[in-house]
Amino acid sequence: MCNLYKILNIFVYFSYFSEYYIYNYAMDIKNLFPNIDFTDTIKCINSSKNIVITTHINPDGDAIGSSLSLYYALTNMKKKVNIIISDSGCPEIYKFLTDAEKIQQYKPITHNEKIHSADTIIVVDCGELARINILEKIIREAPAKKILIDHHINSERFADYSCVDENAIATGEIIFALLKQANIKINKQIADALYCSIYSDSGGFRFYKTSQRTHFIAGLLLKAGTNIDEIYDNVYNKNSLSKIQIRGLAMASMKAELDGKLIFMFVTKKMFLQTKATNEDTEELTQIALSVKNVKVAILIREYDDGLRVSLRSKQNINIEPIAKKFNGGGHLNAAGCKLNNISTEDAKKLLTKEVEKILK
Ligand SMILES: [Mn+2]
Repeated sequence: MCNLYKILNIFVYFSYFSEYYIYNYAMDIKNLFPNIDFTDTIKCINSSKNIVITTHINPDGDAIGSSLSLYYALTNMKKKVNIIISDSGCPEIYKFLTDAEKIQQYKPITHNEKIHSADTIIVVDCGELARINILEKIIREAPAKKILIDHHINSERFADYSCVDENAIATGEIIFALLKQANIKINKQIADALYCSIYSDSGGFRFYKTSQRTHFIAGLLLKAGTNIDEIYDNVYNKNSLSKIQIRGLAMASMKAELDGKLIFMFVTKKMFLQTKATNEDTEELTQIALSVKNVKVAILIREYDDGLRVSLRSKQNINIEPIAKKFNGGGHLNAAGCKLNNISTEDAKKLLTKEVEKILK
């Protein structure tokens, strides 16, 4: 028995040692983001008792995964945590994540006091505070210390502590680094949420800025218990029929411009009515347009009662963010969006074609 114990101990020692060696050999786990100093953020989190987490409207996998991973880590530290989002709770697609139902849609009566009495507010995956919509004013005015964790280009530095690196493929990457520096154990729940964040924002490890670091972190998340099939199956194989039907109509609407370097895709109000698809059902359509040979930029124009919503996507290092910004929108290098009002779809197409032509020159 005693011998067995010794052997086990030696085994544990060696597995620890080899793990340590592999970590340090591959990348410096304590220094995944050399441009970010997490020290004050960690101090702030450690001294907080009552934390509010929020993120942008139309939350995506990164927004949800980032919020939930922090929620698990902080509630494990016995802190009181509320996740509050201005326009929705958790989108259907991410409800497989533990405690997703605890994500609350903002209601002034229920939440104003909670936000006002929080000692720390953490805003994740949100380049501009305006993207938290109706929550913006109350968050700005709240007496709490504010932490921003984000990877958008030109992220607005409104917070007391900012953990921002635009080279991260997902906010989840930065949260992983933060938790590691804070010596917080990455359990399966945290790993699932972070994997969901990184997997979705990198388009399944395919998008530009997916890096050695991205794969390194993903590997460690798998080691912590994440099941890839489970995440893939939940994120990609739970489509409604409406979603696939509207995809068909949108695919048939595709038009090429600029010798095929630019492709437009349209979703009209009629298509929404015909298929009963939701806004959420149309979120990833641009990816299909980007799969056409020789295309550099894809633009999805969706028609709503209050105007057109434009989603821009690009390949490699073609930066389409300035186009979105020109029309009061925003985003990243390869993914951005804006709204256009009082303009026909046809005129919007002409206008955007001119803008894309300029950046492709
Ligand atoms: Mn993101």
